[in-house]
Order: sequence, then C-alpha cells, then structure tokens
Amino acid sequence: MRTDLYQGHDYFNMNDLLTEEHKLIRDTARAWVKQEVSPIIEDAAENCKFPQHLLPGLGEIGAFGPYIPEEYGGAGLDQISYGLLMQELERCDSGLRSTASVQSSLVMYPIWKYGSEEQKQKYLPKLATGEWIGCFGLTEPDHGSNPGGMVTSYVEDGDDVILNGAKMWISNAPFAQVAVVWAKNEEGRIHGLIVERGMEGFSTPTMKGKWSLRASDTGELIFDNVRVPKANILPGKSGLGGPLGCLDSARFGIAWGAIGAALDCYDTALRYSTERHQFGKPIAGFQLQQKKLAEMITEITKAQLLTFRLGELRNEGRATSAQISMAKRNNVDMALNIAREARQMLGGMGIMNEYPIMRHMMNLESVITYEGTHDIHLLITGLDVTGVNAFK
Ligand code: TGC
Ligand code: FAD
Repeated sequence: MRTDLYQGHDYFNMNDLLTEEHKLIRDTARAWVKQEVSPIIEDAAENCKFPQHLLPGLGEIGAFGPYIPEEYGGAGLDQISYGLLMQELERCDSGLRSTASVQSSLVMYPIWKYGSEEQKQKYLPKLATGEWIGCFGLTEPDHGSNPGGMVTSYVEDGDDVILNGAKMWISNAPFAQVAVVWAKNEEGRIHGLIVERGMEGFSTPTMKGKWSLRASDTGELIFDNVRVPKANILPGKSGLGGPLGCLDSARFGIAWGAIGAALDCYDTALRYSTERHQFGKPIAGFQLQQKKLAEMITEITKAQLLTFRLGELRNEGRATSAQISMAKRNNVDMALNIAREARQMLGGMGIMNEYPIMRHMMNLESVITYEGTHDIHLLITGLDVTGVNAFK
C-alpha cells in the first residue's frame, strides 16, 4: 500500500463557502482516515470483512448521527457537515461510508424522527458512539425496487407482536446489535420495528461472494416467529413514506460520498500521469490523457456545486425527494465514469491493489444500485417533471 497522499481538489473555490466548523470537521475526518483506514483498507477489501475496530473512531469523528441533536448523543451539526463527513469516508472506501450512513440515516434517523422518547433515550446515545451498530431492513428477496410489495409481516399477541419474513442485502446485518425492520401489520400497513440481536428466531446470515463493497459486511435478516415487544414499534409514522423518508437522508449522504470516490480516482490518475513516462515524456503531456483529466475535474466541480446547493436546501428544510434523487443519480454515475477512465489512465497498474481505483470502481457498482437504482432515480425525475408515473 502506498502512502495516502490525497490533498483534495477545489477548482471553484468551494472552500470559501464553508464555515470554519465545516473545514475542521472535514479535515479531522480526512486525517483520521489517512491514519487509521488507508493503511488497512486494501486488506479489508481483500478479506471481505469490515474492520470493526474502526467503530469507536467513527463515533469520535462524529460520523454516527452528525445531525442528531446533542441531547441524544449526536453532534448537532448541519447537513453540509454530514455531507462532508460522507465525502471524506467514501474518498477512502464506499463501504466505510456505507457503515456510517446506514447508522446515521437509516437507523438513528428513523428512531429520532419516528421513535418514542423512551426509544430515543435507549438507542441513540449508544448508536452515536458506535457501541451499538444498527442495520436497516427494507429490501426482500422478491421486493427490491418495489419495497411496497414486501411480505414480511407481524401479528399481535398481547404486549408483543410475532414477526415473520426475510430481508436481503442488508448492510451491517452480520454484526449489528439492532435492526430497524419494515414490516406490514394485520391491516397491511407498513411500520418500523426495532429488532434486537438475541431475540429468539432472529438470525443474520452473511451474504458471501461479493465482488463489490467487499469492506462492508452484507447479510440477510431472517424472522422465524420472532416475538418483538410492542414497545419496539416506532409509533411516529406508518406507510411506505416511513422508510422512504429515511432514504432521502441516506441518498443525500451518498450524493456527497460519491464525490469523494471520484476525487480519489482523479487525484490518483493526475499524480500518476505526471510520474509515468512513455515515448520520452510524462503521459500527462498527451492530449488524450489531458482530455480525460479535464473532463474529470469538470464533472467533479459540477457535482460539488450541485451538492453544496442541495445541502443548503436541506439545511432550510426545502430539498425535495426528487432533487435528492437527481443528485444521487448524477453523482454516482459521474464517479463510476471517472473510476473507469482513471483506471485506463493507469494502464495495467490500474487493476492492482497498489492503487485504489479498481476498488472504487467495483464499489460504485453497488452504490449505483442500492438506495434506488440508476433507472429508478431517472423515473423519479421523470415523474417529477412530467407528472406521469412510469413505474407501474
Ligand atoms: P409511492 O406510491 O410513490 O409512495 C408511497 C408513499 O411514500 C411517499 N414517498 C416518500 N416519502 C418520503 N420520501 C420519499 N422519497 C418518498 N417517496 C414517496 C409517498 O408520498 C407515499 O405516501 P402516502 O402517504 O401517500 O402513502 O410508492 P411506490 O410504491 O410507487 O414506489 C416509489 C419508488 C419506486 C420511487 C420507491 O419505492 C423507491 O424509491 N424504490 C427504490 C427502493 C430503494 O431505494 N431501496 C433502498 C433500500 S435501503 C438500501 O439500499 C440501503 S444501502 C445502504 C448502504 O450501504 O449505504
Ligand atoms: P430489482 O428491483 O430486481 O431491479 C432489477 C433491475 O430492474 C434494475 O436495473 C432496476 O432498475 C430495474 N427495474 C425495477 N423496476 C423497474 C421499473 N419500474 N422500471 C424500470 N426498470 C425497473 N437494502 C436494504 O434494505 N438495506 C440495506 O442495508 C441494503 N444494503 C445493500 C448493500 C448492497 C451491497 C447492495 C448491492 C444492496 C443493498 N440493499 C439494501 C438493497 C438495494 O437497495 C437493492 O439491491 C436495490 O433497491 C435494487 O433492488 P434489487 O436488487 O432487488 O433489483
């Protein structure tokens, strides 16, 4: 593994738009990543295992629930701070960002937004430090893009409910202590339940064989007559809007995170192009290589501007779900295209784990699929601009 020389790229002076607090958060996260994660990330990806010893450190830099109020253990930061943290984590690896964004937006967010005061007090402080890790169970084997069709369900039994069904593709499931699970009640209405490891009939088998997001653990959630106290049902929201509201927050984090992956690929290719000589000069001196680099920084800059504005809108509570979809779709696609071009710029070295590009490229194949596929987000924009639903 080479020394991590990444310094960031800011072609349109976006730094001027950040507060001193934003810069401190970003720089602290960057320094932590360089010291603690960069030296081990290739091994983690090779071994297909999330490095769990990083969890307390992620809590310390504020990556778990950055915008959750301090009274619940969060950092009480704004949305741009959340975005910057996700950018710095995904600059290293999408799986690292996944762990933090699932914990923040898909576990802490629904407990904070839809949970009872008792639930918030019980779970949020431990999730904020990383003492407990959570996962989010929405997708099922037969219901991915169409989560409203889910079959996981529960029936009432005294003070408890009995939960049956299965979820698939669940990030962090193999080691999470708690799972926020979306299931239908006897009337067919979707509710969120907090299921805890150790409840009888609840298991979390690991999904093996991934060529992507290898430094993140993915698993199933199996519910075989699991008895869950009614006190664990999130009382504040029912219907598909519950999980989809969480996805808005997570997709926003991904829009920022993808810029991080793109920046790392660009940074690596730029440096390599000045060091690598062919035909008697650095390859940076060939027009075809300059075209790639110029287009990369142009696309990164456009994504940075889009995402910063989205952060302002979210800070004001004005960002629409469709705007978030557009940013997630654009930025992940942008990052994946840059990873592919950057890999070519490194020639044969581009496939080696001495450089991060191939790992980013493989990771981004998951990122372009989860939290709504590339095509689903296009249809969300299509619906928004035409008023006509083309999903069904
Ligand atoms: P539809 O009829 O449009 O909506 C049902 C209800 O939900 C409301 N709603 C939203 N609410 C909040 N935020 C949003 N973004 C919302 N979108 C819709 C809507 O108003 C309605 O409310 P109500 O009160 O009228 O019932 O639903 P649909 O069944 O037609 O589906 C729409 C569609 C396809 C856009 C949606 O289901 C979708 O987004 N599908 C993609 C599924 C997805 O993104 N899954 C992600 C799983 S989690 C994950 O991937 C984590 S990866 C983690 C990591 O490692 O980083
Ligand atoms: P499908 O829905 O079967 O889609 C297959 C193809 O059909 C796609 O190209 C899709 O765009 C297309 N398609 C579907 N419907 C339409 C339509 N109406 N019009 C046009 N095209 C359509 N889920 C969770 O709940 N929690 C997690 O933590 C989580 N983590 C994940 C981690 C990883 C590594 C991965 C890969 C996935 C994860 N997911 C998670 C699941 C993820 O959200 C789903 O994979 C995703 O929503 C797509 O569902 P699917 O894979 O079933 O594909």
